[in-house]
Amino acid sequence: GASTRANPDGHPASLKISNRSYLSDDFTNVTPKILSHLERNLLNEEGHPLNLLKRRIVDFFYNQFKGHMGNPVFSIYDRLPPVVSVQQNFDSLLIPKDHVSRSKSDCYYVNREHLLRAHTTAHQAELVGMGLDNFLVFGDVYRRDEVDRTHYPVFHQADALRLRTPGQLSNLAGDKVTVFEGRSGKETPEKQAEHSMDATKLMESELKATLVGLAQALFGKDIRYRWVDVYFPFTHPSWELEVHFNGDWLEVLGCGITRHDILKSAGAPGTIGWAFGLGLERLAMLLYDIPDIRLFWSKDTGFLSQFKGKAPSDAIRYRPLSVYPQCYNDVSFWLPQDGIFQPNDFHELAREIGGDILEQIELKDDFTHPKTGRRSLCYRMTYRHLEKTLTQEEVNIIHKAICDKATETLGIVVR
Ligand code: FA5
Ligand code: MG
Repeated sequence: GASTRANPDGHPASLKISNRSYLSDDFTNVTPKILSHLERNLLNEEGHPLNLLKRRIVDFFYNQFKGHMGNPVFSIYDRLPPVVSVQQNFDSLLIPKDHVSRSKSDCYYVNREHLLRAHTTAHQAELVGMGLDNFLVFGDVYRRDEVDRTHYPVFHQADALRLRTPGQLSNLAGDKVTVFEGRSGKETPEKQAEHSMDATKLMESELKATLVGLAQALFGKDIRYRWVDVYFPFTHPSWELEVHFNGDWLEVLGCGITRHDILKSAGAPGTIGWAFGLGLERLAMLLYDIPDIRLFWSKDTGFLSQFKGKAPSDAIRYRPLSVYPQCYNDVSFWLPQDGIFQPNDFHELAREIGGDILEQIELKDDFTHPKTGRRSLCYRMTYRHLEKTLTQEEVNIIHKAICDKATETLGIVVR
């Protein structure tokens, strides 16, 4: 949970975020509204579209990279707390001190030392430092940005890193590969000074094959894609993958060969690595036909119920909802004592009376009285009009008509 305590001049003297206290200062620009997003945990909400996509990506990596025993090679981190240090988010990734991405107008700072991570790459160096060599990090990331159909200040990323020793790379090539060049090595557009061309090319081809494989696993074998050369302070060379969709090229991820200095400082100087970072909302919007990035934060059952109970491999096509608000009424009733009650009869009767205005019928409770043995059900009836805001009075009339008809024809007794 997040809360703020104000000092006399109106600025919070300290911030409590996920049970830790932070002193505010002249860098503090997180707001209670932004902090409220930390509690949602959408990635781990069963059946949320971001959860389904995360599981699809994890399944792909588990299948693609298996150890000798068939065990997964990649470890998954999806609960790392989003408050990170400036060192983690920027310094550990060689992002220059004066880089624009550090500015207060781009980031949500807790104070001068801490911010809400702006990318999941913030965890890379510490995980390497823990001795990990193949991992995926999923998390919510925070960037100050405009809000529209495709931009929201909170979104989700997946990052990956794969480290290889010279021995492992030689196995991949079927031949001995020299990975590190001596002092005479020079940086070129194709490689870092420390790395050999052969090793860089091997890493590049495994990285690109993996990411094209992932894109094909998500969008089908026939997708059109292209690689674009880009710059990141923490990889060289670096690329972006663009996928052709509805007549446009869409950037879906950034990737590259991890800077040797990062691995050296993190305690893995004898390895070469590839890394990537991708935006989950962008992929999920394409995959499920979700038209607006704000829908991911919806608590509306009209949105959530379209994904609940689905498996990662299910094809799901989101059906847009009315922009008008929902209204719901609950009804509890005793079932007929002779025991003949078909839930579908109730659904059909309710649909007949409620029509398109009845958006959803959910069973909330199924109770059998311990003494009498009588059984009672409680349904939540959610109403919404496609063209206007329904008043509670209008809903009550329809709801009552459904209850009356059910009493009359199904033998139930409303409680
Ligand atoms: C990064 O965040 C790098 N950390 C990625 C990386 C990791 C590169 C490791 C190399 C090695 P970038 O800011 O481009 O890069 O964001 C990565 C992806 O996040 C983008 O390709 C896009 O899919 C998604 N993304 C970025 N900004 C937004 C946004 N405002 N809304 C939705 N998705 C976004
Ligand atoms: Mg980018």
